[in-house]
Amino acid sequence: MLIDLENKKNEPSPIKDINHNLQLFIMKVKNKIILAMDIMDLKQALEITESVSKFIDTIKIGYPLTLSAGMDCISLFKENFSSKIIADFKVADIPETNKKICQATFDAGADAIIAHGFVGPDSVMACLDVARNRNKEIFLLTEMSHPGAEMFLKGVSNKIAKMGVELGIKNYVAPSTRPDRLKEIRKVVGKESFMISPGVGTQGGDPRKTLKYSNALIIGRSIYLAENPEKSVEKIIESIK
Ligand code: NUP
Repeated sequence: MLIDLENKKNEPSPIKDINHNLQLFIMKVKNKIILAMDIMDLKQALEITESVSKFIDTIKIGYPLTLSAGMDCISLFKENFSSKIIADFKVADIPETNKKICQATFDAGADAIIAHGFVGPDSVMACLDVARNRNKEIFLLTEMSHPGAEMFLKGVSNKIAKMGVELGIKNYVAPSTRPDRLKEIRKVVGKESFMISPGVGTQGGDPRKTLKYSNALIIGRSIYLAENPEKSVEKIIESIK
């Protein structure tokens, strides 16, 4: 038989497996800046991170770096810079595959993983279960920061955030490029939740306005493409004081 019906019974039900009491840790982010390290050359990525490392204790690593340098770069950055690592894999698959992606990512040393919410509660729960079992965190991606997100995601992101709250999720990603949406999403997730925002700088988001609603900024190109990344970080820190 090609389809294993027995196994299907064991797939988590989106409703009954919701754990309202789930408490995941809330991250502390030095200077409220998460470095998005998307440089694809490992040596250069390490050099630039080193140059700003005194200001940064949380690094977001995603597909650009892991696909070019390998998953080992997660522990390499974690150890070299004594940093927390958020793996930006925007996990968006069926529950079983989400579970495997999270297992492999946490095995590689990541402290947190970003998962898409639009796939629904069972898929998100699969990530949450793996994270909970290992004392790791998941960040639920509600609405993306790029213009194209207006077409589909913007219309459902409040619902995604609400689902996250019902699942007991404490960490969220929401776009710095749309402060009005940040305000709305903050209302849905409540003031106790931890919200981080990409889209600052190069994509047009303003650090100060973003921090009215978000707890930390995710910043990539405005730092790593700057002529002097260290100065660039210092400037951003100054601007949000
Ligand atoms: O909605 C999102 N927008 C976004 O830019 C969700 C993300 N995870 N990101 C990521 O944040 C993006 O993939 C990149 O790693 C970082 C923003 O980088 P930059 O625009 O500051 O260079």
